[in-house]
Amino acid sequence: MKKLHLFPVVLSVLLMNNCNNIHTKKNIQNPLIQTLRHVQNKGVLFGHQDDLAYGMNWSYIDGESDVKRVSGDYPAVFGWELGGIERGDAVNLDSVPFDKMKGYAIKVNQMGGMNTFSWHPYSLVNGENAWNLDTTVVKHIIEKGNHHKEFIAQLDKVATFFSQLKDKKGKPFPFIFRPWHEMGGSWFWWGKDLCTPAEYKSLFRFTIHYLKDIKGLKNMVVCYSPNGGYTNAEEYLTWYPGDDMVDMLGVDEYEWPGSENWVTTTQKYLNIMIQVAKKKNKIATFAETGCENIPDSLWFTQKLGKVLAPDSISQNISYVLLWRNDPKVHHFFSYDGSPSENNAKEFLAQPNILLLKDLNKLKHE
Ligand code: BMA
Repeated sequence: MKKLHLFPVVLSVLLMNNCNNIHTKKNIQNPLIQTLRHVQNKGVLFGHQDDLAYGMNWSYIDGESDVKRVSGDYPAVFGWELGGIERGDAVNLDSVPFDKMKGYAIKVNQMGGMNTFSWHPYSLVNGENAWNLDTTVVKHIIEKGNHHKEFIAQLDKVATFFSQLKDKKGKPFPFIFRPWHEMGGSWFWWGKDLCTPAEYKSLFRFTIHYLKDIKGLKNMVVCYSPNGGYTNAEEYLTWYPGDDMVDMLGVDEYEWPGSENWVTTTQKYLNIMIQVAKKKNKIATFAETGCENIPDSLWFTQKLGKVLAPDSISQNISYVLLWRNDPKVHHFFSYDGSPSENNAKEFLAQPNILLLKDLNKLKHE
């Protein structure tokens, strides 16, 4: 009897271990991870959110890009935002049509660039947006929660979108997914004061398990990216869902009015994250940054450039991504005619900052 009882336990433990190994092995072979590893010590890939969709003086014009207008080349990494897809919306929360986004992501892959997806989902509990803090959403949507089934239906919509990311031969191409970001703050409903670390981990683990194992999105590269503010590795890892779920470690850190010693504090966050990534053999990224509306026209070389200057940072960070350029809301990269244009151009011309052509060249070395 005992044996019979033990057998399923032993089997499931074996299967679980095996599952973890499967994730790890698959991801080591993931071509996007291989490329990131290959370029990591050559410099920092430059990325920009919504770059092909719109900029400060244009929107939805094929081939346009504020990074290209300023520097002559496209970014190497392109960020996209999925918020709204979970409701079945045709456009995301920033009005980018998902159909167009899909086309841009496919084009990025054809050009040799990389795609990374963030997600600011609406709350299932009250329908409000990601910044709504009125209720405790996470405990309701994780396993055993009373909205779990609806959450699965939301993940199905995310999976449908991701499963359409295929190359010309119909082969799915890899991409980065960076869900449940900036959890160390309390501005999103999955943030620090809105759920426990255990609930957060359960949310993260279920999301990735469901998309990878149930929906078959094996090509997905997963990034964990808290906001800055931690003082050591342990704090950085407070919400870490586990090595078997995560491929990349990142940090989101912006310069806001009143940010003190931004260069040195940001370097501190990056260094802590890099050390954790090294120990865990994960890729490191500066997942989101910028200074809203760039009041300092020398910000690119004097701030971001200085943050990334030490080899210990630039040779360990795979990419840096600047947030979006939306003329109606805010911008974080420069644009043609902007006071920071020349400075941004100078920054992008630095040998340790890599644009799309640099990435494509490095792939063949
Ligand atoms: C934020 C802002 C918002 C936007 C959101 C998702 O940082 O840019 O305007 O809706 O990202 O892209």
